[in-house]
Amino acid sequence: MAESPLLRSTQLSSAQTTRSTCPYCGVGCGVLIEHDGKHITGVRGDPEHPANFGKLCIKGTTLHHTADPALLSARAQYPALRPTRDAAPQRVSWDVALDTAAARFADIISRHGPDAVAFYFAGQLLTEDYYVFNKLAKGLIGTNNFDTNSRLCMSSAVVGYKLSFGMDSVPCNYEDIDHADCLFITGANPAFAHPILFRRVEAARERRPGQKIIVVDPRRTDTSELADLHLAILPGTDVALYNGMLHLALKKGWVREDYIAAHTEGFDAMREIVRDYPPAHVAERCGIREQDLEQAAEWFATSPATLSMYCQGLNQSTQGAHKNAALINLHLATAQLGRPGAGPLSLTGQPNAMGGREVGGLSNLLPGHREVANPEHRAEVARLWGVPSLPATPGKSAVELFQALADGSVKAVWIGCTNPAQSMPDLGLIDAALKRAEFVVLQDAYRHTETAAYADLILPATTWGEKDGTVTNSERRISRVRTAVPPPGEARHDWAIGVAFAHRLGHRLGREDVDALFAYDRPETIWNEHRETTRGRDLDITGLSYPLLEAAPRQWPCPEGYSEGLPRLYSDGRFPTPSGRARFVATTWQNTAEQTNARYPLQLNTGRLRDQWHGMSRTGTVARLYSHESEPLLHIHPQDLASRQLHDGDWLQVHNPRGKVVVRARASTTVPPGQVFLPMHWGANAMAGLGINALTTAAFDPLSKQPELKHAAVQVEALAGSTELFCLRRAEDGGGQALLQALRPLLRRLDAASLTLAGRDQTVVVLRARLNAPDPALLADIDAMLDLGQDDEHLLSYDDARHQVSKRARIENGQLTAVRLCGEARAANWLQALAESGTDITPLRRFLFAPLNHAPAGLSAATKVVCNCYNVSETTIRKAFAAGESLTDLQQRTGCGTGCGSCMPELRRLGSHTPVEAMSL
Ligand SMILES: Nc1nc2c(c(=O)[nH]1)N[C@H]1C(S)=C(S)[C@@H](COP(=O)(O)OP(=O)(O)OC[C@H]3O[C@@H](n4cnc5c(=O)[nH]c(N)nc54)[C@H](O)[C@@H]3O)O[C@H]1N2
Ligand SMILES: Nc1nc2c(c(=O)[nH]1)N[C@H]1C(S)=C(S)[C@@H](COP(=O)(O)OP(=O)(O)OC[C@H]3O[C@@H](n4cnc5c(=O)[nH]c(N)nc54)[C@H](O)[C@@H]3O)O[C@H]1N2
Ligand code: SF4
Ligand SMILES: [Mo]
Repeated sequence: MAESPLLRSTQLSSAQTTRSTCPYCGVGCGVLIEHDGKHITGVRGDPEHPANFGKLCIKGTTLHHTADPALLSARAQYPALRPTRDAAPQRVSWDVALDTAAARFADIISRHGPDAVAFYFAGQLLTEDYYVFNKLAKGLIGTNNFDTNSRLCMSSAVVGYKLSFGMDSVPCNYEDIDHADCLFITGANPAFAHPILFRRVEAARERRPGQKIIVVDPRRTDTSELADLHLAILPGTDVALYNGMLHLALKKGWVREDYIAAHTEGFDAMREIVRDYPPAHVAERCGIREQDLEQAAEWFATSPATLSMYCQGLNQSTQGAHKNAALINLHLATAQLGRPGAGPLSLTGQPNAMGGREVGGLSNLLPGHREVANPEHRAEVARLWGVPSLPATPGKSAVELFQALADGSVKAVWIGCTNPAQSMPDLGLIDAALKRAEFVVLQDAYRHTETAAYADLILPATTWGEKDGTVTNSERRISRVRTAVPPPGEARHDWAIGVAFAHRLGHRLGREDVDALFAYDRPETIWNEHRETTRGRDLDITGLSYPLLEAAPRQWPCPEGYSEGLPRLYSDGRFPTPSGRARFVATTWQNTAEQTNARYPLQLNTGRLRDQWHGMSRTGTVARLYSHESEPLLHIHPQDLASRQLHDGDWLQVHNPRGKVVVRARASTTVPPGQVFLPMHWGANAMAGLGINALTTAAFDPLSKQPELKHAAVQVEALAGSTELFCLRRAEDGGGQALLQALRPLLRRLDAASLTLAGRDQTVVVLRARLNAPDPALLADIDAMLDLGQDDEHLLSYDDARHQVSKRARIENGQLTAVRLCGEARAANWLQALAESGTDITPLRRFLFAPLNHAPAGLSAATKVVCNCYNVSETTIRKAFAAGESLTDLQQRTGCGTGCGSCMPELRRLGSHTPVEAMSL
């Protein structure tokens, strides 16, 4: 078997190993960081960590590549201040940076009151970081304007649990996957988004062939490929589906009246409601077959143990909280909880969204699962913190906060560890808000995020590999994050930035208690205070300590006197509500905020790709992570393309009254006709325009205030202008980031463009665009940037003025190092493959400018890479299957699927059938 270069580099033995946790998703895998004390050289799964037992997905496996010293230019290393909005940020000392921030905040607070400032943080901070900034806002400044991107992510799940169970606690754990007889995966694509849990699902399925898997998702996904039953419901119809399943369970006698009577309240009202959800109506409403609805209800209700796993398909909805509660209603009515293998397991998105919930990291929450609206809770926290009182005015949630910046009622915002100018809905609103704001601070580990373009002050933060603290994963398990290497430049830990700022601001506000309030010298002192806030609460961790967590990650609750947490909640049928009973929530189906109509006839859905993380500030530094889906593509059904006289690969514009996105088409039957899908990852750094969230709606759930990022109405049309532009330049060792950054300003000058990295051995920066007409000034600038401007012996050029075609290429030492094709770009894919491979192109010179969309014999075009560990392309895999090779033989021969396993679902799919997926792009 071939050796994976990716795995090889992780096996280089380094002098030291540091145990830590993966900074990506909420599975919370343990990692072993290999390093020499200065640089990270490798990463391996921690065999002892109970979340992953040594496994890592492709994002985890490539973590050390993101920490490559060659990528340091992408990191924020020094504080930088913009003298005026239009000026470039200039390096300043930490003293100047923090003094400026304290002066601006103090001034605005003294003129307009504490609610004129706001903080917007993220579920990717460590618990200790979160704790400090939350206390700074609510305890020191006295504003509840502290919200986080968990508002876009988990807040519907939080409200769902609180409505149903009385507290925001995830009752299940990962072991339940091994015990479940029926897995109900809804509104989630763990094959991409929680891969190590999906490996566990696959393993459970192998071991227990009788286990039933139901997947509810409007799209066909790699997750649904494993299902016994895929309910491709119409977007936003979940509540109708779950109520319909409850109707059937009642009718067929599958509900557990004994459990309902002993442990719940409110069922009678729900019984009334679900009368209106007969199967025929529900099947029609959801766009599924009645027999499939019945099958799902039967498996869910009658299996010995049913576990549901769910994520943004439920949460990101204007009835997200009720989608969660309607699903929990089903668990309660059928007594599918409190036992091994049974219960509602919400999948947490970010690595520490759970920790954020624990410390009260939303504008309506306080530490220890307490509420701002509850006067007793406010008094308890004020006492714990040693302040006279806490503010009672509700704080602004994410969307409200940016609306308030846009209307001028909030004047300064401190943003940390999140990139709202890429990830918030309705980016037109966010653009206006950040432009109007008087003072914007951004605290990020990377320099050039979309939000950085708006920041007056940029503060460099440490990140994975450098940080020290704790995170909590989806199964309530707290793990340590540890420092392996020193921070780059002058980057500081997030908590330390908060403490330093608090001292300076407190003194300016005349707060003598500030030194005592923020007397933290290391993460452990912060964590110990956080621990105290949990005493007697449902998440009590008073039995835990840093030394215990050093020994092994542990679950909460774990009160004093215990050293192991409780693996499963509510086994005794008692719930943390006033009556001790779980509540049936009266959920009725409501349509999405925005519906299609004649002008905007397509339903836009958005979500994740396998190898990219959010706005790509980290994953986007590694060229190979673009090889699975290399540019922003609209996944659209072939019928919807055909009816518009469009084809796979065509440029098109997707628009609605909020905004416009220009991308190429990917013909795909994974979406049904009438629906389209855009990956969420592309922002203004990687494409022309504001990014895909220019189209999404800020409409939010009235209970959870979570915006409906999964549903918008759009129209798709051909793009005017017919001049293709394709450019690439090979980056010298590690120079990809700098080149990418140098080319970004071009995106502002183009209406239709994407900018990405490619390649494995050689990094190549690729710009694809479509112009209305050839623009000589633009081409001259591009040529200069790509090193194609100088007419020397390395330059090859071709001009056909009559057909408005012009082409340039640069060849050095027989290798293709830069290309610019304007007017005709059919050879783009194989030229890119040539540049990536470093092949000697001397014999091919005469083909370079030929309008050939097929590579000359013996060469292949750049294609999608399915297995990233072993670099096995879709073309290789399809050819092998077409020639009758078995999956096992293919794996033996190429290694594909034997590394991290993230591509196994796709390999199985390619092996079993060949859907109408675009191969030509
Ligand atoms: N590779 C990768 N993994 C990640 C992340 C990443 O950026 N990249 N981000 C992490 C984070 S923060 C999060 S929150 C999670 C998100 O994890 P997931 O929620 O699993 O991922 P998404 O792709 O956002 O959405 C899941 C599915 O919801 C479906 N859906 C859309 N509308 C509906 C609906 O009305 N009903 C139902 N039932 N389904 C619907 C979509 O088609 C999509 O397949 O992923 C985490 N893991
Ligand atoms: N259309 C659409 N939009 C979506 C979603 C969707 O499904 N569809 N999903 C939403 C969801 S669920 C989420 S969670 C959000 C995610 O959206 P964001 O929170 O914007 O996601 P990231 O790009 O991960 O932003 C994290 C930022 O923190 C920086 N960073 C990394 N480590 C550190 C650190 O240790 N300290 C500091 N200070 N900074 C650090 C990174 O460089 C990056 O800029 O996107 C939301 N937006
Ligand atoms: S599943 Fe992948 S991204 Fe998520 S924590 Fe594990 S290794 Fe990291
Ligand atoms: Mo998320």
